[in-house]
Amino acid sequence: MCTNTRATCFKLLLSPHSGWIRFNNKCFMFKGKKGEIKANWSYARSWCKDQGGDLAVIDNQYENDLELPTWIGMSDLLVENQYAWSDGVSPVLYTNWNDKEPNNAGGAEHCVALAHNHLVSGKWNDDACHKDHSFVCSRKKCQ
Ligand SMILES: [Ca+2]
Ligand SMILES: [Ca+2]
Repeated sequence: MCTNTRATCFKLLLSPHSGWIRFNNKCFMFKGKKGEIKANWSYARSWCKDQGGDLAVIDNQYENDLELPTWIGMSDLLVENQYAWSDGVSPVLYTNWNDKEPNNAGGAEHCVALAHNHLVSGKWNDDACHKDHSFVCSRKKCQ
């Protein structure tokens, strides 16, 4: 349970020994820190499912503050330009697209990552699903 300030909670979430961290009534687990696996979107999703979750559903700005390029559970793999959460049930309550995104660049971008560069942090980008990124899982219960 993370009952500290938002900044402290995210520091905890990104810390080397973290498993599931409760935040905003959900549990999150971040993967892809130095020395850890990075993965393409499909592999990341199956990894999260093996842990009893799915790629993260982001419902609000508070949950959007992970600071690394990171897969989340949104894609338009089923229907082009219709973005949905990979758990198949969560409604899309919040989006935070970067300028001019999603742009489906090359007709081949169907998976969503939190982008990070010198200009933007935490803005969303549709990206090619085969790329290896960090990823964040979420699930309803921590135990
Ligand atoms: Ca697309
Ligand atoms: Ca894009």
